[in-house]
Amino acid sequence: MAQDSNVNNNSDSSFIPHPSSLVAVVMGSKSDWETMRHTGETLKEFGVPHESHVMSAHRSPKLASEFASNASSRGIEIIIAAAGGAAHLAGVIAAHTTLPVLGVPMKSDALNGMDSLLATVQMPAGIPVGTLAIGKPGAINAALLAVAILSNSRPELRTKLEEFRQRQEQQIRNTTLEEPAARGTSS
Ligand code: RP5
Repeated sequence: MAQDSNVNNNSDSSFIPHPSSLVAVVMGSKSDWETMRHTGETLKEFGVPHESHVMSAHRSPKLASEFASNASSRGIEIIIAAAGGAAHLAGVIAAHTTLPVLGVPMKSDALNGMDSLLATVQMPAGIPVGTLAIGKPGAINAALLAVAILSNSRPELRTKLEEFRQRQEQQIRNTTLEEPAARGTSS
């Protein structure tokens, strides 16, 4: 298990649960971490206690189902699940818990993440996965959406989210563009 900004490869079920985590970030492979560390960094920015794990719907199905089944009783409120290719992890996690599950499709080499997107988003009615954008934008937005959900019962987090939006808007308002040089003036 990793708290905040590290990740461990949980090839068995020996991860150590963190008592204070509100969000669990899980991913199908350590190769997803380069993208999913942005989720951890964003959660950290908001001071949300979280943990990150590697577990696979295909390679470690027992670990994934056990983790999801126990998450709620450990105090986890939201699970963010990322996978690429035949990306079943978010769906498998959602099958074993009633906690909100946010899916992040990883950008794959073969199909640029379209495979991951469709595999994550196309859940049959009855078991929802809230699916975000492919890759880094989805990783960041999954964290922001988790913060928004947690904010419903945490006013201090809502304030931080509003301040984040204000800073973001101010950056756009402050953006200036250079005038291009006039054509043909040098010859
Ligand atoms: C998925 O397969 C993982 O989520 C990853 O995005 C993809 C490739 O995994 P590796 O072959 O790099 O371990 O299960």
